[in-house]
Amino acid sequence: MSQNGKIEKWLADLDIDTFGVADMSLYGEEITGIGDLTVGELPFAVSFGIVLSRGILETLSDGPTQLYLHHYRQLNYRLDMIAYFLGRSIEREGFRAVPFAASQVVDWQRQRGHINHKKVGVMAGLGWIGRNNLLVHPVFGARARYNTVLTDMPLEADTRLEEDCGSCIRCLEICPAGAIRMEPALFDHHGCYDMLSRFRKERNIGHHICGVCVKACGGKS
Ligand code: B12
Repeated sequence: MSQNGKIEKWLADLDIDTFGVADMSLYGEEITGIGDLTVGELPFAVSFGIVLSRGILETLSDGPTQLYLHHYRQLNYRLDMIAYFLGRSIEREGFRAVPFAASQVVDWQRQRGHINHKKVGVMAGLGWIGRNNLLVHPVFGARARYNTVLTDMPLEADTRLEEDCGSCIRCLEICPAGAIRMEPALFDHHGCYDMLSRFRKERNIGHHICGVCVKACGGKS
């Protein structure tokens, strides 16, 4: 079996919904938390996603609920475990693997994690950055969460999808912060963040989450 075939089999056993491989020589941004390792030593990233429960998303109207909060935590935990198991399978074959966290913020000022899962997902051909500033998959839309494992296992990298949101403005019409614009690059990060901070306090959520633009973006399926 090819090395890509092994990754596919392991991830299928872990019940993921979508995955791809990125050539990290094209990443061009800082990755933190990997000590003295560099992307030269870990040249591939496996990007994988799992889809949110349609039932839970249907319960959302104008912002996060306690049930969505629980689901968010549940999927983060599952994504973290999938990264760990995939990393261990790679290590058993004699290669290196660094599994990341689904949703850990390590730099609060710049609002960054160790690695940008959306960017890696785009490079791995899983979708594009939509008007909602999220990774939009052609089938699942924004209704998926992602994680990444870096490795030196020699893999064949996927290529980017040349697609975009077209004329769809469902997220733009419904965003409670009015943060979404026609041009994805004009997404109002601070407007979004302020609304998430309000939800965090007023709805006793304790996390910066919302879910409204996730629900709105069901992809083209
Ligand atoms: C930090 C973070 C946030 C922060 C900041 C978001 C941001 N702009 O990056 C906050 C708390 C606001 C946030 C909100 C949400 N997030 Co979030 N978040 C992350 C996390 C942990 C790191 C993101 C990161 O490192 N980005 C790197 C930077 C460079 O990316 P960038 O957006 O292109 O860069 C801009 C910002 O940094 C901004 N900026 C600079 N300084 C500051 C300061 C402030 C205060 C703000 C707000 C922005 C900002 O300027 C940059 C250039 O435009 C990732 C997990 C991961 N490790 O990838 C999840 C992640 C991006 N989040 C996710 C989701 C789903 C959400 C929410 C929908 C919450 C929810 N679950 O309901 C909202 C949606 C916001 C939106 N529409 O964009 C998913 C996205 C899945 C997908 N399909 O795309 C991820 C990938 C988690 C996951 N495991 O799936 N998130």
